[in-house]
Amino acid sequence: MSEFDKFPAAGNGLLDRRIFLRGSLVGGTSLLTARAVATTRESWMRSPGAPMDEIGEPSPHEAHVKRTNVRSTTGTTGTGVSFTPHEHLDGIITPSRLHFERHHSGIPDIDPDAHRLIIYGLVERPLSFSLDTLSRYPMISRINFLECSGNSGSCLAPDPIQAPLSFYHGLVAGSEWGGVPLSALLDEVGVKPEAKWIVADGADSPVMNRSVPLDKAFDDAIIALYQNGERLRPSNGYPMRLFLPGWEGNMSVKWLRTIKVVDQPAMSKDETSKYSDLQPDGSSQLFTFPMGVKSLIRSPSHGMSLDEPGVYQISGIAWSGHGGVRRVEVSADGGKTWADAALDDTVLSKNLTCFRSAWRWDGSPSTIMSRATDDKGHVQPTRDSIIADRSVGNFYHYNGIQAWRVGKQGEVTHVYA
Ligand SMILES: Nc1nc2c(c(=O)[nH]1)N[C@H]1C(S)=C(S)[C@@H](COP(=O)(O)O)O[C@H]1N2
Ligand SMILES: [Mo]
Repeated sequence: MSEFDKFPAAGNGLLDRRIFLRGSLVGGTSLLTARAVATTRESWMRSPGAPMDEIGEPSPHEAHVKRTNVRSTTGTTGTGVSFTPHEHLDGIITPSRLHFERHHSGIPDIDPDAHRLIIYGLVERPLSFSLDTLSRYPMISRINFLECSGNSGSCLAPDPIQAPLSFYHGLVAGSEWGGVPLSALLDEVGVKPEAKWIVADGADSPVMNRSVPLDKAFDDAIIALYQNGERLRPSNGYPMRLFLPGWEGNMSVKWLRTIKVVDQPAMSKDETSKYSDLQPDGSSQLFTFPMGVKSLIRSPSHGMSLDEPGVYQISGIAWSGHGGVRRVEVSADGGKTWADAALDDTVLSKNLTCFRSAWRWDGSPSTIMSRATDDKGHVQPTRDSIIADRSVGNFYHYNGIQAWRVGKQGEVTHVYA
């Protein structure tokens, strides 16, 4: 009996999460050749290295780590998505250069000195803010995920898509967002008592807009100027965007230009015919703002392979638009039995949380899955229960449990379980 097998936690080889406290899982490569390695100099040790640079670039050996599906809808120039390559990532922060993109009509080329944010409508004093004046307000930063409500919707397709996971789960990412709390600006303009909503407009050519309840605007909304410590990138809303922690990505209006304070929602295209959930009777839910609790095993996942039977780390991310992640369970027997995964230390509200489990794979075909529970008690649903709740064709807000099949040769494919 090996050391690992003293820690069973669930069926088909799933081990107790405490195993992570005991250090190494597989022990690395044999050190029989350690002396030889220590006395040889690798080629890159025989001459001085490259000089420093003004802007850092990833290693050329990591060139395969890039956004996927980087293309526009046929017949348009900038309408479409690019996906974050989660199958290559670990951790809760997504590098800005790999943050997914979703544009309805391309990226406007905005002159930051000419750009203004105007707040008007049911207010005492309509005001116009330049980037400079905004920067004089007390700023905050917060680490939150951003997820498009169309993310993962293609998991409702009749057959599981056989492609890397970013092709169906790539519209979520985590960043540190820095900027001015919207509440400070609303206090400055003086919101009138009859006001209940704001309508935010972008400075892109379709003037994409969304209505946001005033409570959320006062609660944790920010006018984001920074992402991961640097100014927003053009594709993520430069020079400023609305950012609404935990709520569907579409509402975080990029290239933010105006905020109108109003007494009722605008009922614009993107909050009625799009991004709303059709029910089995054909009627539509009125608004689904917070993104549901969800988790995803990033490794192993489609396209990877396990070399040989042995102990492996199952790792992934979990998040909830309602708050923090309380628990992630992992199953290695297709959902018959479950064991708690270990959560990394950084569990933040409305943010990605990393989970990890140790699994002894015995070489037989196995189905692995993860299930998250948030701190408000929401449990990630199964694909079947989502299908039962929705009308055919609805694909927004999909947060079903994702399953991967590890085959006899160790090859990993996408399955519905
Ligand atoms: N002005 C404007 N804001 C927008 C969009 C847009 O096309 N125009 N796309 C929305 C959608 S659908 C999503 S999911 C997020 C994507 O943000 P990102 O491109 O920074 O990932 O921005 C939202 N804000
Ligand atoms: Mo979106």
